[in-house]
Amino acid sequence: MWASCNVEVRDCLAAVSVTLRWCVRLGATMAKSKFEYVRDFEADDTCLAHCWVVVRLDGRNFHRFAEKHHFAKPNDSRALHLMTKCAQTVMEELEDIVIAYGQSDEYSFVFKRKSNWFKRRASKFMTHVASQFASSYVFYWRDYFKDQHLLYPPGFDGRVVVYPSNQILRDYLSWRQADCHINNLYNTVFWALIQQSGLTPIQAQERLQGTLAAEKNEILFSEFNINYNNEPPMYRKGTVLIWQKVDEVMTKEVKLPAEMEGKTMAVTRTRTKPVPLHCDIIGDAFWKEHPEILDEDS
Ligand code: DGT
Ligand code: MG
Ligand code: MG
Repeated sequence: MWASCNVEVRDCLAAVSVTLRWCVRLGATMAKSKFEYVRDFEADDTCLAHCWVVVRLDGRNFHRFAEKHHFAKPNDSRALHLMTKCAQTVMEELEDIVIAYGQSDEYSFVFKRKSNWFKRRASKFMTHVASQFASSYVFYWRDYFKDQHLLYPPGFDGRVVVYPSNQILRDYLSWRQADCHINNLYNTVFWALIQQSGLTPIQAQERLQGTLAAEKNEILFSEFNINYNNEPPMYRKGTVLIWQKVDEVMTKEVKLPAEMEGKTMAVTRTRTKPVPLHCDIIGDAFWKEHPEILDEDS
């Protein structure tokens, strides 16, 4: 009986072994088909190691988008707050973003030097940021433009640039903030000339041609009684987003004791969130106050 049983077991094991080998061969064939070679056409877009990776998004044809949706000129605070809400969502949903800076229809996101998110593939960084931002723009639109329907789907272009040193990264962010200042000063005078002095856009443009910053400040002050430095910081400086601890107060249902059941109470908990600031990032003060941003090990 033992002998026959052993033979049966042996036959059975042999059959299992054949089946297993067949499955492994089939699996290997499926995993590596003859078409597999097409992968080799994919370009390697790994961002250089130890560098800051910056993704900058910019609204596509927002000149038209702003007109169609009746954005206030030169600055629409609803539009700027919506941009910042989208940027906060990007920072919360994606990984390794240490700071973001936005103005007008653009936002820049800085990934940690040591980030290994998606093996540092530029296309992954860029497409995740752009798609998350664009879907958030549509998702949150109603919260900021209560009386204004979204008339068509907005788009954002994206680019990735890697910066090899802290100083160059700071210069990049300074460049964007200087751009915000130059454009905003120009636009503030330009629209004051049109809205308050009744000039046509061509006349306003001619009036400002070749003027320096001091002259624009002077026009604002003497003709419109506007001290440019008192304009809202969000318009003059743009928006910086950094991670900060924030106390959140939320209402919670009380479980115990029994006599308090069903009642709610306020509970405070601390969370780290991307917090908007409208401060200067060109000088040293900001970076001295927040050394953790550029800290290699943070
Ligand atoms: P692009 O980026 O090449 O596809 O073209 P645009 O039209 O998006 O040009 P860009 O990005 O250089 O300039 C941003 C435009 O967005 C600019 O024409 C004014 C508009 N814009 C941005 N923020 C505001 C705002 O708060 N109010 C108004 N009225 N317009 C704004
Ligand atoms: Mg644009
Ligand atoms: Mg732009």
